Amino acid sequence: MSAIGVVSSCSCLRPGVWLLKPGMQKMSSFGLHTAARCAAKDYYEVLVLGGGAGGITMSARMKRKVGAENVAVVEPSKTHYYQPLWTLVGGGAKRLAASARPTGSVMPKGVEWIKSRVTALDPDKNCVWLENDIKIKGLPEGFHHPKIGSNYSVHTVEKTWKALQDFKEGNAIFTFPNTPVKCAGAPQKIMYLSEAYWRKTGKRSKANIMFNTSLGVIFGVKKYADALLEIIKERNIAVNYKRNLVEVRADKQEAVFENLDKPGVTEVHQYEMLHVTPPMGPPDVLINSPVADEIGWVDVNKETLQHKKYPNVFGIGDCTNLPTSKTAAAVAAQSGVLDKTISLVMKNQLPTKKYDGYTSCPLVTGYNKVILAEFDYDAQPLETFPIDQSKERVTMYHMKADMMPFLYWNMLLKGYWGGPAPVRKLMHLGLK
Ligand code: UQ1
Repeated sequence: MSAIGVVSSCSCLRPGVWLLKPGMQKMSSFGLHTAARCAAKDYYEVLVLGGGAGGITMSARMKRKVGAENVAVVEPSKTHYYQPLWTLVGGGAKRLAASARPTGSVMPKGVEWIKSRVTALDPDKNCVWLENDIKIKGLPEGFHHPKIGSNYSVHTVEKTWKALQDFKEGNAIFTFPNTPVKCAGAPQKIMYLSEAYWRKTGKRSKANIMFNTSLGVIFGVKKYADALLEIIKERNIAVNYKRNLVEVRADKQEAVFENLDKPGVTEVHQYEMLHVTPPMGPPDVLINSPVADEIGWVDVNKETLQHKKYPNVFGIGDCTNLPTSKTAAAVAAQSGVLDKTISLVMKNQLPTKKYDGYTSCPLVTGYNKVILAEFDYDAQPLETFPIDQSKERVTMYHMKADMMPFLYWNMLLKGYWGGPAPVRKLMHLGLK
């Protein structure tokens, strides 16, 4: 009965309502919770807040006016009640169940049901903010149990190694969430290491290895994705796409995944080991701050790294909205560009150096093997060495395990490593 129909005014260019999703978790922290359940779109011509009598009625009417695909209803409750019946329920003349129907059954067909709660309204900007509601149920408490770990937190990374060693028999499940993550290759790297470890210790035949990913692809760059799919086939690993971890029942060693192609449909898997990659997002201080974009990332020019609105503000690393994979290698390349940008801005000149989105992911595929993925904003390979880097190589493993830490502590952090572009140019002299 308390629904508000938020209906567009027709005075501006796009007169509907934007849905904002501020709630994503801080990068690599389990403590706070996650993005509003993703709606199919972030903009609707008609957005109805509340799925009570008023909200459902108006969504049916608006569907007839503007088409179902342009209407969404934000409503967290799974059950819709016909409350007038409660007089009789209270009087013992009807049962409570007679007043209840699943919310999905009263939602007009084709209208999107956004299973979330509105936390703030910004009518001046035609925006509403949704609650953080895709916290993984059962976490972080579940980490107190054995058999579960995550390489993404200092508190849980050593639990991964313990679970790996304690593995006896059953499903080993590795997850990838429904949000951007730091180093998107890492969720599967630990899977290849686990597979190799169980092979080494004679337990491989006891392990049913699964990669349950929210994505529809194994990796965003085709050249490396093809190589990884070969490895996955050869090592008998099952990949389940569009599966998002929504609950962990650590006491029963059960993980619950939502099928993103069939919203609301879940699957429960028993696990003997579970590696969780948590949902991630911008830190709280940025969300809704003047320097952030609508999600909460620092809103910078993707070539110069200068803030789009405040010329004396710059961004680097995970907190930015640079559309590339968030890695230390990306930070290295960004640092070289940002140094030039800031130097010119300080002299009242315009920035000239351009960041091409360079990022690198050393895909660890075993205890002595790495595929060195390097790519740019267009997800095109941008490789340092004039060899086929999509092949698993021992040399690249040593680079990752032995050389990179040295480069990091002694060069990058001291401001003397701006990424491998100069090495790449040298290596490719005379070559295409
Ligand atoms: C890199 O520059 C870097 O930053 C220090 C990393 O992070 C630890 C990397 O993993 C990689 C691969 C690079 C790129 C460097 C070379 C020599 C290819």
